[in-house]
Amino acid sequence: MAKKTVFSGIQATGSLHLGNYLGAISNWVKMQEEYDNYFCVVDLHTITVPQDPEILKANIREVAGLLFAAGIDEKNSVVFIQSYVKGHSELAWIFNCVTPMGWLHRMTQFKEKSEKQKDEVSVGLFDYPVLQAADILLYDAHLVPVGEDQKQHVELCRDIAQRFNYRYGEVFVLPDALIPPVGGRVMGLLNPEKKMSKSEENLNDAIFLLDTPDEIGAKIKRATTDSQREICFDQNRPGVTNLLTIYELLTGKSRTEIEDHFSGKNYSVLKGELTEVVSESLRPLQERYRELTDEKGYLDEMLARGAEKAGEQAERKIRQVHEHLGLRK
Ligand code: ATP
Ligand code: LTN
Repeated sequence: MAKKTVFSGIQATGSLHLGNYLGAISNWVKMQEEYDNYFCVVDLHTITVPQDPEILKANIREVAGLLFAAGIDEKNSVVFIQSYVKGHSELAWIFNCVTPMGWLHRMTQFKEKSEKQKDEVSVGLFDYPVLQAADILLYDAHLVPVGEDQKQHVELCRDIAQRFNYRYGEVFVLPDALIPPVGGRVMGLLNPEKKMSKSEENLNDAIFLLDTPDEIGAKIKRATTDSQREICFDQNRPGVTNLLTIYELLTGKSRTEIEDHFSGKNYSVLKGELTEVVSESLRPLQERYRELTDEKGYLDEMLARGAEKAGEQAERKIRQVHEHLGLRK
């Protein structure tokens, strides 16, 4: 039986953090053998807010390198950079002509991001979810593994697909979001009311995948907790619950096991052990990242192969779309 197709994307807005890893990338790695996968560094999404070109260039390569270092492999997955495959922009334009403005006005990420922005808000930021729909639908993806914050965008993508199919015939597969039951929303260390984010200004809020053990220790030490004594999972205590959830995801231990283990101990014991667990979990990834980027040209070759494979599928799909629209015989 043919494997189902998975598509997911990641921005190059800055260094990747533990939220990206636990909410998205680690799941991509775990499930990659079961599916045909496309993993895309979405650089065209990244420029929906202003970026410094030199920094962007470095970030794109870092994100791509980290995907391979985390264990995404070429045998099961196509890893590529979005702007190298022109079908993404082409299909986004076509979807612009199918998508009502009202659908985009409802997007909570746009509301949040446009409020945060000091300069004027670009049309691109408003249109961001349409480009995301193009990413997914170009590859006939069945599943889209993402963190919780992306649920609404994947639903919009389904709506766009459905509307197109209704008007022009069955062209697109309707995809489903795949959100992990635990880890879909890793919270910030300093502000555990908000998700850990690349574009958060205070760099102590996130643990980055390339942080050293000392940096990791210092950030965890500063993490916000509360004045209560007991160390347990409790929705009303977001700080300690976030630390315990990270511990849970990285050790694979059950919640009761973890609570028993920390029973009668204080926060500094939890923070010390968590520092150890996070540092040790990231070590192999950091080593592979160094090996991979030390070898000159290696990453570029893999990305060129990825773009070629993705480009073939994208071209086939664009041709089909053009035919259905009446743009071609
Ligand atoms: P930004 O904060 O700049 O918007 P981001 O950190 O949200 O960036 P993205 O590239 O937009 O990162 O997201 C990549 C993937 O990581 C997505 O699937 C997203 O849902 C997931 N993700 C991002 N932040 C978290 C988080 N805190 N917890 C779980 N998953 C997350
Ligand atoms: N908006 C996503 C990134 C993204 C994406 C995609 C995710 C762009 N295109 C397609 C899944 C499928 C985010 O994580 N902020």
